[in-house]
Amino acid sequence: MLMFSGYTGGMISKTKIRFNKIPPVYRAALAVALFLVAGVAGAFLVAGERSEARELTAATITPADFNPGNIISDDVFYNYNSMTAAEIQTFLNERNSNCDPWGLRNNRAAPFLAAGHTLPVTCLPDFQGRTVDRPVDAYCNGYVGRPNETAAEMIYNVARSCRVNPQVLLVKLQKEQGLVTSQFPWPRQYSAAMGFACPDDAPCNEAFAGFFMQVWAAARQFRVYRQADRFINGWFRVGQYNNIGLHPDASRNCGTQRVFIENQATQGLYYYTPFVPNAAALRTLSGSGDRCSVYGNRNFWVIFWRWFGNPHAPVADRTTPVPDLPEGTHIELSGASLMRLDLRAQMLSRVAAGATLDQIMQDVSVSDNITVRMTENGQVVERAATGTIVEFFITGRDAPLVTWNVSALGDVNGDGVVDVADLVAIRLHLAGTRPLTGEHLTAANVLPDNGGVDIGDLIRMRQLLAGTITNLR
Ligand SMILES: [Ca+2]
Ligand SMILES: [Ca+2]
Repeated sequence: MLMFSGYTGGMISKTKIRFNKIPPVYRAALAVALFLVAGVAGAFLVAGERSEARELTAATITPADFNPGNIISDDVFYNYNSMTAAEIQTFLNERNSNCDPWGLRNNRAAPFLAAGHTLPVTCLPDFQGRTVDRPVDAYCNGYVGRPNETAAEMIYNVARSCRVNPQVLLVKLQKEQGLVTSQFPWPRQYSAAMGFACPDDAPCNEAFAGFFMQVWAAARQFRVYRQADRFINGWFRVGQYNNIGLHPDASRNCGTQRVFIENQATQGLYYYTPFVPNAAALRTLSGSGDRCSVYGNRNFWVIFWRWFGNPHAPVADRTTPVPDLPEGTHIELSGASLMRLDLRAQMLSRVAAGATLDQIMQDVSVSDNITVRMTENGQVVERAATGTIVEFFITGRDAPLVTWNVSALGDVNGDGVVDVADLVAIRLHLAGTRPLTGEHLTAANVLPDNGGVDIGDLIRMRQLLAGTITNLR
């Protein structure tokens, strides 16, 4: 899926320095500084040398420092350890301390209510929502959904799962919908927060609507783009010159610019926003250019500089890394399977009691680099029972990448067969004598549609043991 959204990206906030408001003594210094900057920047053509020639800061960068072939380094872009969840929350609080939930300022409420929305609104620092399970796949390490997560927690967890810098996600949130600083966000700023599958000129794809799905899908997409050379022949290529369009409106005949894309991060930014800022757009860091100017990638670079500093800074690894998944790694339960996978509990339920690993794996799709085994109390076992663990390894690694706790349907006591002992276990549970928990409780829920374990499950077990039915499934 290619992204064409977000190319207009919205102008970043205007922070132009008004020269005549600066005291004269500083004016002179600033003029000298600007002269030096212009001179040094003009003297070097290679971005790497240029950045070593003088100290770049958010205050000293100029449009000449923008290298369209290397907007941000791979090290920074994929540095998923750059911020903790608490640091992200603090950052959001600092960037958005003046929320206007009732739209009391600037007559915001009237058009909002007229459009059919209801007050109050929630600004990003206070946003909470449900997250959903996402499977482990070739790009991200899955997601365990929770009933209530803050925006900061979602950004942190998605960043770690997909190994994308949470700072990149924050900058994208700002660049696409201005959500980070918005004091009165409209619903679309959340539903299309990352501009993912939400073209500016067309309705959003509902499957990706909502803050969590937007952050998840966009972060995952940046991992997808890392593999782009394999499946999108002829598009943007790393280590080559690429002809990148200047403006999405073909009728403007703005043409293309030749850009040597130096790294995967920059390649990914162009897949997401496939336009390069033209010379007019790069005469200024925050203002308008001309009719062929598109600002998305310029704004990404400028916002990153202002919020997080140099997008080419050396990366120090500060926290325990999540397992690094080789590209292409993939573990997924078939949607047609009679088994059920609960990623939050890491439980594979409704497994046939006594099933072999081969039988279970008929419904599980894994990549070639995955090795699987089934254990109980650390010993490899041949047949599944409630309490068995299916362990998935990256071949050659010692620690399992993913473990699934097996709940075998009807095998309440965990001996691998369904018999009268399981019936007794359900009866003792219902009597309160020996309550069941975890996989054992799930194994007793042989009639899942009626909610928990109750008399209906007991009756069904009796029917099975009496031969009235032949299969619990
Ligand atoms: Ca049993
Ligand atoms: Ca039940």
